[in-house]
Amino acid sequence: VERLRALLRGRETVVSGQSGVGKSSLLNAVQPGLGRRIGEVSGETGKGRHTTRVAELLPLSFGGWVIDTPGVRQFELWDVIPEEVEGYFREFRAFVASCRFPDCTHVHEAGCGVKRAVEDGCISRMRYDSYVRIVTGDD
Ligand SMILES: Nc1nc2c(ncn2[C@@H]2O[C@H](COP(=O)(O)OP(=O)(O)OP(=O)(O)O)[C@@H](O)[C@H]2O)c(=O)[nH]1
Ligand SMILES: [Mg+2]
Ligand SMILES: [Zn+2]
Repeated sequence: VERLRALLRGRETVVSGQSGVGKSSLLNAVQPGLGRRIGEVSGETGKGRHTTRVAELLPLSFGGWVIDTPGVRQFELWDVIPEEVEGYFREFRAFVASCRFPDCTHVHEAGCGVKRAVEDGCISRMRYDSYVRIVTGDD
């Protein structure tokens, strides 16, 4: 927090990042009394809730300004075809080579190295489920 304070001092800074990662919490820590509303961590997803609704310019008592911004919760892929999605799941790469079919989509095929890695606990099931949702277009 002290290092962050030093970085913010005397500057104008925009704080951005995914929703619920703790941007507003960090700013409250940097300047107690800033009073940014923070979300609760959901017991179900283990993630923070979408809390900050509008970007706000805030004066820092030690000099400088910060803009706390609402984080993004959902995004859509643009100009990406389903075959390219696995490339963004870096941890799949080591296992793709062991799929039986070279054009395996890792969704329904038998002998899939990625699905095996999920079963073995080498790939997070949450990440795999996200992959399937993106590739199949379900949200
Ligand atoms: N375990 C843990 N929880 C944290 C940490 N930082 C923030 N949190 C919690 O995460 C939740 C979300 O924090 P926020 O500060 O509201 O997140 P945000 O990035 O401002 O979210 P948006 O305003 O929706 O963009 C709060 O319940 C915080 O208490 C941290 O370092 N560790
Ligand atoms: Mg916030
Ligand atoms: Zn596969």
